[in-house]
Amino acid sequence: MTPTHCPYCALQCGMNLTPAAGGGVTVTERVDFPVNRGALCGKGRTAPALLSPALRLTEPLVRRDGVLVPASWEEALDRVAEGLTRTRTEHGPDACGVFGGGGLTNEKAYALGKFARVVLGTSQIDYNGRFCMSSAAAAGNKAFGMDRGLPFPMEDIPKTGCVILVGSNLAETMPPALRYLTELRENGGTLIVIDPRRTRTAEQADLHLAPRPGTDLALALGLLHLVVSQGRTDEAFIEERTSGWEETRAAAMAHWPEYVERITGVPVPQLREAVRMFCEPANAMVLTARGPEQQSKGTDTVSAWINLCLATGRSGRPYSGYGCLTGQGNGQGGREHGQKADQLPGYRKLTDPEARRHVAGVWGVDPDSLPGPGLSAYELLDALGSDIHSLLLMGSNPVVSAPRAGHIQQRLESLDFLAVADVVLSETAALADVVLPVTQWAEETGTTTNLEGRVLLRRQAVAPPDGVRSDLYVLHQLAARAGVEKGFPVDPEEVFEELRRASAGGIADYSGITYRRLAEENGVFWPCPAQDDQSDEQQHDPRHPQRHEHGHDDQALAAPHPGSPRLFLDRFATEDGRARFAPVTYRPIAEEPDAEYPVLLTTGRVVAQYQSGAQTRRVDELNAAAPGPFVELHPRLAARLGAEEGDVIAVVSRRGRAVAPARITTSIRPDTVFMPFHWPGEGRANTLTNPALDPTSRMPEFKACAVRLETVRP
Ligand SMILES: Nc1nc2c(c(=O)[nH]1)N[C@H]1C(S)=C(S)[C@@H](COP(=O)(O)OP(=O)(O)OC[C@H]3O[C@@H](n4cnc5c(=O)[nH]c(N)nc54)[C@H](O)[C@@H]3O)O[C@H]1N2
Ligand SMILES: Nc1nc2c(c(=O)[nH]1)N[C@H]1C(S)=C(S)[C@@H](COP(=O)(O)OP(=O)(O)OC[C@H]3O[C@@H](n4cnc5c(=O)[nH]c(N)nc54)[C@H](O)[C@@H]3O)O[C@H]1N2
Ligand code: SF4
Ligand SMILES: [Mo]
Repeated sequence: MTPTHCPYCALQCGMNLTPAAGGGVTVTERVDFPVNRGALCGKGRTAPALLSPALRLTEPLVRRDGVLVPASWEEALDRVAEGLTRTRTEHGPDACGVFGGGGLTNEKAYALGKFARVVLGTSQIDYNGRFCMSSAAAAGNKAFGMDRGLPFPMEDIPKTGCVILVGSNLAETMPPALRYLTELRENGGTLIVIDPRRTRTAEQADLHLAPRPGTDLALALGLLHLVVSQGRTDEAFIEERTSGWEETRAAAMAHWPEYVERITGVPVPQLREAVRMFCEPANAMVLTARGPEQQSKGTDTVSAWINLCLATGRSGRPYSGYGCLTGQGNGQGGREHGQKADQLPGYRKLTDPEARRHVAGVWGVDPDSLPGPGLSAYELLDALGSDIHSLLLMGSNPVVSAPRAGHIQQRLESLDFLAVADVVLSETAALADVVLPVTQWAEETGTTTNLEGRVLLRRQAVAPPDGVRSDLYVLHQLAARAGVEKGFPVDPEEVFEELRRASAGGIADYSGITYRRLAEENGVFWPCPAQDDQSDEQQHDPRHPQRHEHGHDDQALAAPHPGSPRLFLDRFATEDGRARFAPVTYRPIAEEPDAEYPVLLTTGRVVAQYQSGAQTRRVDELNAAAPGPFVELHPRLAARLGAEEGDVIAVVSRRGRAVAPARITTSIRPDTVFMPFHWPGEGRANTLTNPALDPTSRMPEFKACAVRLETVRP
């Protein structure tokens, strides 16, 4: 039995895996992991299905006469090396693109970023996390000087007085975490859910506000207006711990409750009730997820929610604060170690000369040889076939998950060369010139960092099928073919040891974390700097007592850094230690409904499918539970259309047309339809979505665009 973690979401639930006698693997409860205490959702429970050789890729594929056919690893890797080299020679290093994923382990994300900058010498690397939590990251960095999704462990949630959950459908997207909200209410706390739909999560709430999609910024500003006009600000906190209040207050005061009601559709009495519930208890939290973040003003929207926390002193204190519920398995760690367009490991900035010097030192290269920042995810995909001629893709399926996916699919098809490393033949892998079959979660060891900032050891539990190699092996081999023999080890722990050094002194400092510690302590929260005089080897070994640097206290043990479960209690991570208000004001979505496209489309998830569905659509039990796409709409809208439950309807936007059966429910606003995005083909939600980008985070507007509905004649 091997204690390990789930392959899917950012909760990274603990589970035990045991190879079964007659083949296959069984999952059992792992109660020692505190986040889920043994509970799993259906995806986690059925995850061993992913290990079946019948379901996954087991040999490399290369395109020959237009079709993908099996090939040896030698041939496949040679072809990738040739493809990338040819592009580099003909068009320069920036014509090679790299696209990563927030599901990749820390080791893979680190190695991929290093590979792009050191081996390919390209600035063009970004990843799917840009589509996920980048708006919250940008706002968190601005306000707190640091982006760790949650500045406290999940176990603090039931201890606060009120939680405002903004655009998170936790009951479907992280089912075991619903327990924290139940416990909150059992303890006398209250829950406010803000979602245009009355979701399973909203059904748990004491108060459900259902704003029009894309108006969360106005809503948060309206609440701040009420906080100020009712004299509910915490002046002492504002004075001691923050900067920028005056401008922010002035900006908020332009957002009268009646004006906010007109924009959001949320009645003023509900706004007042929310303010009362949030301000009366001693502590409160705001947690956001993709609803408010996946907007072309996602950064300002999250800033507005942070402003609300700061103005009421609900930040930088125990059991209070703002947090973002990160989504992917390694959504947190994957945004820290350099697969992001502007980033070096340890959450360092690629434009910071000191950061370049430090990381180049660890990598043994000249700092001047490191390229600068490249394009963001959508812009990178949009440049395929024009500025970018070859792409190496690891851990994402943009044919299904990118906004304006029809266009992105064309861009992928127009490449000179596409290489995809994946576990399955995803819709994107099916377009590739070379497909590299790689090991996944239970077939390899690596670290992930969960939504709390807790670094975890995800252990290998089974041997991979023959013919499959790891992502780290792929990068090692490609580097070697480019003449870089060293610096791309295949052993994950060796990569992690280098990551520790590269991250040392950075914001996301992992230097005090070792595999051994992760195993013994069941996870460690970053930042966790190494103590000065401790060598890596001796650091946590009780057989080698450590001495203090200056020798005067030579009997004392230098205790390892305990890690940082709770942040900002004494100071924020900004230069002056103060949190920064952001004076944001409301602006509409990029594409408001009009006569031609009168309805709003929003998109999201269902409990039984994961993301692009590349993995979960291959699991029978999950497919039975969620067999295909649908369009959720209100009975009034359905009546106007003349559609009944199950009728196939077309949803048309300026980007394209998708068809799916109608699911009629009063739980959605009458001006809005909802589609999950897990399926390719004619029901693909992303055929419709608008790639309007947030100016700061470059997040696309997945959560609101204008559409019209049509009935489809049989
Ligand atoms: N089952 C399942 N679980 C998952 C995933 C999955 O694909 N499937 N993916 C994982 C990942 S990567 C992520 S990022 C998380 C995402 O987790 P969530 O953010 O919980 O998921 P979504 O369904 O995208 O969006 C949440 C809610 O936002 C609402 N919403 C839509 N528009 C708006 C708006 O304008 N304002 C507000 N306030 N709300 C709005 C939707 O109605 C939806 O109920 O889930 C993770 N867990
Ligand atoms: N309309 C709409 N679109 C959305 C969203 C939305 O709410 N609405 N949400 C966005 C969000 S939040 C996200 S996170 C994205 C996610 O969308 P994608 O980036 O497409 O995410 P996945 O479907 O998880 O794709 C991961 C791929 O990597 C493979 N894989 C798994 N493990 C490994 C590994 O270790 N190595 C390699 N090489 N491959 C591996 C999987 O098999 C799968 O093919 O979708 C975004 N798209
Ligand atoms: S909630 Fe997330 S981590 Fe937990 S079992 Fe489900 S998919 Fe896996
Ligand atoms: Mo995500």
